[in-house]
Amino acid sequence: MKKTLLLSVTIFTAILLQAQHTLFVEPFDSQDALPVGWTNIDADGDTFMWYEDYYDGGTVLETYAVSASYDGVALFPDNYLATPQLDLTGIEGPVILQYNAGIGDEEWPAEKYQITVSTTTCTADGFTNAVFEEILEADAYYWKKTQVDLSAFVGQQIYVAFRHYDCTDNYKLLLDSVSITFPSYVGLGENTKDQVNIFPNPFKDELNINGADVSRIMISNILGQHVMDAKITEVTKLDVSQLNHGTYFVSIYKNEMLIETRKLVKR
Ligand SMILES: [Ca+2]
Ligand SMILES: [Ca+2]
Repeated sequence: MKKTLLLSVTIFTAILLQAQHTLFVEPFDSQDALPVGWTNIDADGDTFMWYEDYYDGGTVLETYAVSASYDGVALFPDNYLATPQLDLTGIEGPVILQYNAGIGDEEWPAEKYQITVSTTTCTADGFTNAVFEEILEADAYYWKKTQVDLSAFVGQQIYVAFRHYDCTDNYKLLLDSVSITFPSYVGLGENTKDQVNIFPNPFKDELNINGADVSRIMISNILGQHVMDAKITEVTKLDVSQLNHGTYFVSIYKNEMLIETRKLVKR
C-alpha cells in the first residue's frame, strides 16, 4: 500500500517538473472589460452576451468572464466567447487547453457549455468542431478545473470558443484562468527549455535569470494575478523579497513574445 502511494507521488512530481511551453494564457484580470483580442458573439441575438465581472472577497479578488442564463428574466443564451487566433504551427502535441468553469449559484447550476474550434472564421458559423461539452453541476461552485486536448489541430491556425448554450433559467456561467500549453517545438524537442536559466527554485529573496534575448519576466500568483512585471537584460537578478511564500508562475518573454511559463516556489 505504502509503495503504491510512493509511486503515485513520484509520477505526479515528474509530471510537474516537465517543462511546458505556454501558447496562450488569459487570467481575465480586468474587473470591468473583456480582454482585448477576444471576440464576443451573441448568436441568439438577445443582446445579452459574455462580459467581465469580479468578486471582491476582501483578501481575495476574483476576476472572470460571465454569461447569464437568467437576468431578471429567463434567458436562452447562445453566446460565444472566442480567443484571439492561435497559431498551432511549428509545435508538437499534446496541446492542452485548461480553464476554470464555474456557476454563479449552487442552487441553480445546470449551465451547459461547449468548447468548439474554428479553423476558418471567428464567427458562429465557423465554430464547427465541438471538442467538449458538459452541463455543470452544483460541485462546479466554486470552480471546476478542466483540461481539453486540442492536439487534433496541431499545424493549423485556430480560434477556440467557449459557447454557453442549450440551457435556460439557471443563473450564470463563469470562466477564468484559460491557458494552452504544449511540450515542445517541432525539431527542438526539450532543448529549448535549457536556453533560459531561472534559479534557485525554491527561491527566497532573489531570482537569477540568465538567457539570451530574454526581454521581460512576468510573475503571476496561483490566482493569475500579476505580481511583478520586469523588463530585463541578459543577466539579471530580480529582487523578489516582497513576494509572499507560495507558488508562482514565471512567464519568460523573448523579444516581447511569450515563450514559456515555469512554476516556481517561494520559501
Ligand atoms: Ca445572447
Ligand atoms: Ca481571473
